Amino acid sequence: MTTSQASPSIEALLQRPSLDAGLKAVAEKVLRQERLTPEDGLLLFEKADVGFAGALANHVRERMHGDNTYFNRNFHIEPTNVCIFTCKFCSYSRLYKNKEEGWELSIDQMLDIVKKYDGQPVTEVHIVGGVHPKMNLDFFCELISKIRAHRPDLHIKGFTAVELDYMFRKAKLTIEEGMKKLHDAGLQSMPGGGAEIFHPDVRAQICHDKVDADGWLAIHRAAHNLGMHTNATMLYGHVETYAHRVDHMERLRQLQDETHGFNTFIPLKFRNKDNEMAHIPEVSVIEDLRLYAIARLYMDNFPHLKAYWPMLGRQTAQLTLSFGVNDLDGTIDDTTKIYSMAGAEEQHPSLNTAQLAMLIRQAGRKPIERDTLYNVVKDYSEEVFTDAELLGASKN
Ligand code: V47
Ligand code: SF4
Repeated sequence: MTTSQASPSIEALLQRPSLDAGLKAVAEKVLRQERLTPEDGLLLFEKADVGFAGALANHVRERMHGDNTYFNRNFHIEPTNVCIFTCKFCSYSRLYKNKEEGWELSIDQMLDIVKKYDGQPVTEVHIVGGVHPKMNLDFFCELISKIRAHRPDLHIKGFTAVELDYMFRKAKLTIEEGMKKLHDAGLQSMPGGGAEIFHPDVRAQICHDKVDADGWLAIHRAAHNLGMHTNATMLYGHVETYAHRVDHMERLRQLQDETHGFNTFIPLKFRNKDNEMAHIPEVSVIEDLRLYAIARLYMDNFPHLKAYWPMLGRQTAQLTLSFGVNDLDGTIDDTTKIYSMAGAEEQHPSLNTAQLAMLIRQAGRKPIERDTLYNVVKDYSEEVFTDAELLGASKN
């Protein structure tokens, strides 16, 4: 692509006399659809202001998706918050030795959660929790096959690589054997948690005892090789440097070149309430927006970039739609505690379809309900909603 195909705002940006020559070269690469190098990524983090990064990222977002902005109707099950690991950023888990302070759901209790949604048009259940030594691979295979039998139309997205690494090791199975067992039981895709920051220097400081980068990537590779799709996250805004962020994105980009199994990249902003990293201030909204924009520019082989609204808050999530983001996750229905316990503004995250669609429309974009694999369920751009729906009177 030549710069003449760029929007007038980008043309104007490139003509700024004060524009750094390196940044100008990066922008020209983006316009020619050339891959950015790690050095380019670092330069963007070090020098690009939010307007510059945002204009370029918006150009890429519109080239890939136009105004389409995806969301789904989903709910979470968090089987337990008891965890053998000791991630310093985690406000949610309770150590196994203090397990009476946490919760542990039985298979029947989790099926009761699924049954609450009988007759409702949810398309996905997202299952993720702490690593409880007594909840093993057989337990979760039974849970998944029972959910599948009860509600075959519900897509089951479950378990971070951290939970799976522990389950497979305990069952003395290889990653490939363990993944196949879960897939055969009915697991269809995996969320992106547990990635944090891959670099060992950062992992040593914030999550020294759980699966490392190679282990995380090997589990996602095995899922992709079975034809499953997965997501990838990056926990940002704590002790990591810009170089660590680029290294993290580079490792993901390389696996994606190999398998093409990732759907979505989800940057997760570190929230600092009630955890062992509470002394670290949270980064600003400007830094959030810069990060989303640079992620869109760097992760050129990831089809989607998601802002997870329960963690960012709905207003910042709305802003990200002009900074590369094209997905806001789902309705949630107040079924996750990970972020409310870490201090997110959304203490009871729940939006019905009308509210999510309007959030997207107010930002000038087209709300498209999708399923987990990004098949279009319904375009809500022209839908007329009642006041009762907009006020949240209906759950769906
Ligand atoms: O890995 C934990 C993060 C993740 C904090 O794939 C924190 O669709 C910020 O991965 N501040 C789990 N973040 C959640 C997750 C996820 C969420 C939504 C959608 C998807 C998806 C995946 O939550 C953990 C960790 O990175 N986390 N504590 C905290 N204090
Ligand atoms: Fe356990 Fe996950 Fe919390 Fe780490 S982030 S302590 S693995 S629940």
